[in-house]
Amino acid sequence: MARTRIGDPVKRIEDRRFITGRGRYVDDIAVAGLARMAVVRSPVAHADIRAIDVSAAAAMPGVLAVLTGADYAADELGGIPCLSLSEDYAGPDWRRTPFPALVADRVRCVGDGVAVVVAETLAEAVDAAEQVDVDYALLPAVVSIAAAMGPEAPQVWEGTDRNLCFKAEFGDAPKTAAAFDGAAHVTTIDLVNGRVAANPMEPRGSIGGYDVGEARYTLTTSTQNPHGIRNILAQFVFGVAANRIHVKAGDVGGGFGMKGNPYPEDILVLWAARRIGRAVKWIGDRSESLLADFPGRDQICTGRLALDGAGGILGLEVEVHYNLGCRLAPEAAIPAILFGRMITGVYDVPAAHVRMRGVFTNTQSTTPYRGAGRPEAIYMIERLLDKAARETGRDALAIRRRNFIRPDQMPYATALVDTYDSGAFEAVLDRALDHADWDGYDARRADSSARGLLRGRGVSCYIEVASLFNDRMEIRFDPSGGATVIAGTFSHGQGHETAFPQMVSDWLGLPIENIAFLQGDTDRVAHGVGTFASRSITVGGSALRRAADEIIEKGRRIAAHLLDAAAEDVDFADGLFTVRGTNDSRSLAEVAMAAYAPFGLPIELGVGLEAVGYFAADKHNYPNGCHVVEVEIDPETGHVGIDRYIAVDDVGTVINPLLADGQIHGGIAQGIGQALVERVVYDADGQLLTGSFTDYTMPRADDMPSFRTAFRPIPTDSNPLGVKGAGETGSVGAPPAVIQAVVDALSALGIDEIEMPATPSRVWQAIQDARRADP
Ligand code: MCN
Repeated sequence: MARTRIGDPVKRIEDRRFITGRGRYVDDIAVAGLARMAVVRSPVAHADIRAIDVSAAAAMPGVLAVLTGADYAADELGGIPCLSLSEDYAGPDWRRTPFPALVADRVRCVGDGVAVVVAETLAEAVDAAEQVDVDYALLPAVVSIAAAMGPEAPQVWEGTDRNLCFKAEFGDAPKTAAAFDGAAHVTTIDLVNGRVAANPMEPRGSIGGYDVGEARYTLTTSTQNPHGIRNILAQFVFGVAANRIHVKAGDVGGGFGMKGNPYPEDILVLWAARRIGRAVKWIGDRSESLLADFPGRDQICTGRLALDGAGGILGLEVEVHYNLGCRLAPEAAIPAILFGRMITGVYDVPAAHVRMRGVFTNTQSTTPYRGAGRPEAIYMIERLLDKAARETGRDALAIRRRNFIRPDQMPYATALVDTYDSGAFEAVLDRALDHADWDGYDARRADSSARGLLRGRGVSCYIEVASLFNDRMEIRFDPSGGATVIAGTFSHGQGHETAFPQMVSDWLGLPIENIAFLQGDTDRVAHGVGTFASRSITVGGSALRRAADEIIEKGRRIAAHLLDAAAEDVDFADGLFTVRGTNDSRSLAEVAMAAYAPFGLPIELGVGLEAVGYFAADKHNYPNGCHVVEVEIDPETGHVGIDRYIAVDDVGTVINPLLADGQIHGGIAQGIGQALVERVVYDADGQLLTGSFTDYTMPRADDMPSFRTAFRPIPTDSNPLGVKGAGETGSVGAPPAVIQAVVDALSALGIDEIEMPATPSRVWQAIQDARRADP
């Protein structure tokens, strides 16, 4: 039986289940009498619904119900709210959008649900869905941000001007303008962060049930946030007390931000179940996921950097437009806000001003995707610095060193919103350069050149903001002396089933095998906030620490009674309560067993042994790091190969280096995906061109080098564990480093910019254009 410690590379406990095919995802769950649901989706991006004829569909074999947006409205169900915009920063004028689970009057993107068919089998539901006859009166559509903001653009929502949903700003405009007035050099850059799809391995899926006797809904869904979904469904959709809705999530095969909130299908399975009196299941296939999951990123931004004569930053001015899609998802505004907050990066920027705009288009609604605004912010500041270095004849590293916030400036209040508590950015850079053998680059470039390949290298120094909100964690012992961690957070790939028991094992001196883990069931977990914003180890872990401390205090009182000593004389260490100066001791397991004895303990000591810990991330933490990339480009094909990737990260105290490393690998892979291959593409009419994996390119194992990663931790004092988040860092650090390396390689041909994703065709075309311009 092993006791584990914080910092041990404990292998993932949950992997026993996953790699032996015993994971329990939504589609694995057997429910008696289950009916299947198919959603009838709009094939056009913008149209009025003149009429829907469901008679043919309703007459098809096996069909139990066909429901439309009119039925939905008649049943007076609410819709999905936008919770991320507030008057604090967007003012009172931001445009709210209704978000019913089925549209009754006007569709606003391809994929909008207009009806559902519920049938005995999936095949019958799908066949009947094809028979639902919808009469659409087409309207002109807008797809890109630029088109949506044109003076003559069709409006996605009536009453808007140039499709604007909200505007907000951070920073000091007059001070920034003054900084630019005194600049020796100004660098300007226009950047695009394309729309990307989260594509978790497990697509979304939901099973809804309704118990007439209990007047109670049960939803099993693939989510990152079971309690959040329950609360929204109760308050905004069904108008019932939250105790009338039971939400359960089993194993969840990835979410990446996309599964943070309810989707129309979660509502529809519950509503359909109530209507037909049977449980109803919907599982999205990959094409439906690409069409109907909320994608991420999708912004255009312009940045201007003012420098003094020595390369010191004087000011930064950024304007960004986010494509919100056709209606506001619950977290629609988060990427814009986090972008605005983090745009100054790891640099001492005396004056900054950011203008953020959210724009509607006839496309699927967007939502946070791993990093949520922070990758876009770091992409902007890092690319600006590289361009400024080139324009002013400076070295890309020297300009960074000149402008880093120094450790002795901590805590450092940025010119925007945040105060960084810790970080040694230059030391992290040096460590990364060392691991990357920066000085040996010339020989490697010569070698690439001899093989007909263009070599380039790039660096990105990133910082992000992690952790949000409060949470609660519970430790509950059972009468055998085993303990269960009951988590308000929700692991959907991060390995919490290992990390949290590992921590409790350390603090309470229990074998990790005796610690069970429970999450994701709103009837069994009293309250939870879910997992996003790299918050779980910070907020959940700190709450868990407090629960463990309370277990020790409660246990001490029980042990004192058992040992016939005063509680003040009982020490706790390594799982044992010992009367100071004696050999008299009781193990925590023995104390827990005694706590559940039917008689014997004074009732003032309670019955049982459990504790709840709470923590609020009143102060955020700021993971940071440096990523170094070298690429080789084949000029004949445009293929970009990543030859080496080095990441040195400061995630504060490392709880489990295996898990943290895995998180960083995954984030880097997604960052490389965005930089080189991934992009959601609509045509000008709003038709989705990347509706399957034939057209939406996912990065593959052979696109990745073997990453070299290292930690250079500086514990933060913003939480009792000293941890900083690790779940998103890779996706923040990767895109600028990769694109900078690509631009560096192509600079030999006079190319100084390439848009993400730097696909082979885009790179090849840039090379052809450059050769044509300068043969
Ligand atoms: N960790 C650690 N030491 C630290 C920080 C973290 O050992 N100092 C480890 C922890 O043990 C934990 C993991 O890293 O198991 C992630 O912890 P944390 O940084 O607190 O992030 P969260 O658990 O809150 O996860 C959220 C984050 C986000 S926001 C996205 S998006 C994301 C991500 O995690 N989505 C993921 N990682 C993902 N990984 C998988 N497999 N699937 C997703 O959908």
